[in-house]
Amino acid sequence: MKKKAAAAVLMAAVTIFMIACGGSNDAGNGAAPESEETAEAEEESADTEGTGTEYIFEAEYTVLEGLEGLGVSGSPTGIGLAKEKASASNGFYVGELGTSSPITFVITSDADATATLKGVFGSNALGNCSWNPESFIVTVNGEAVQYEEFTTDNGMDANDQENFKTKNLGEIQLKAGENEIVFVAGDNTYRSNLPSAPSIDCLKITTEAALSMEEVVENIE
Ligand SMILES: [Ca+2]
Repeated sequence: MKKKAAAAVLMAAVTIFMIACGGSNDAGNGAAPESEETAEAEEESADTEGTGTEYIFEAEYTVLEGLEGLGVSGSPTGIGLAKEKASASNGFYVGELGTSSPITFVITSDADATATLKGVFGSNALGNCSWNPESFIVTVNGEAVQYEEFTTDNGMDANDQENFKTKNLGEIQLKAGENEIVFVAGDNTYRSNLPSAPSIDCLKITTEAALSMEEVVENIE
């Protein structure tokens, strides 16, 4: 009986971890090789990085009105998706994102150009998660970006669940005029069996073109 009870408790614990993205820091198999791969990938990306200016566009300044999030208790909507955090760029980020809260950056470019796209992402309340073009969809003008899988995690402090990190999503093509870069939850069950997305702090786009974004500063006022 005791063994069975212990097994049941263990199963329950495993289930809880599964809900929050599938694993604690030490549950992964081959965590070390994985981070080596990531380091290599980052180096490679750095080598192929284009020259130009790095522009930073804040996720909390995109149009949030009409979006429906995916909260732990209740679902935040609109500007309720913008959250304050001292460690975030500009002091805010957007989080608790689901399939009904695509974050859309409308970037105006003065020319057709190649650009390097980086995102600053956090775990929000999701624990440790892997993100790839299927579980977290990134599109540029409707075309899916085939980026290399990356992970988000809670970091050292369990209370600091945002733990923002910059992830290189690779090279993208921008056209002269308006470009739409969209981030939306894909095929995953990371939040209580519902598709979720990492929290988004900002984008960093490096290119020779001149870029701008109309900022909805009222979101955080
Ligand atoms: Ca931000």
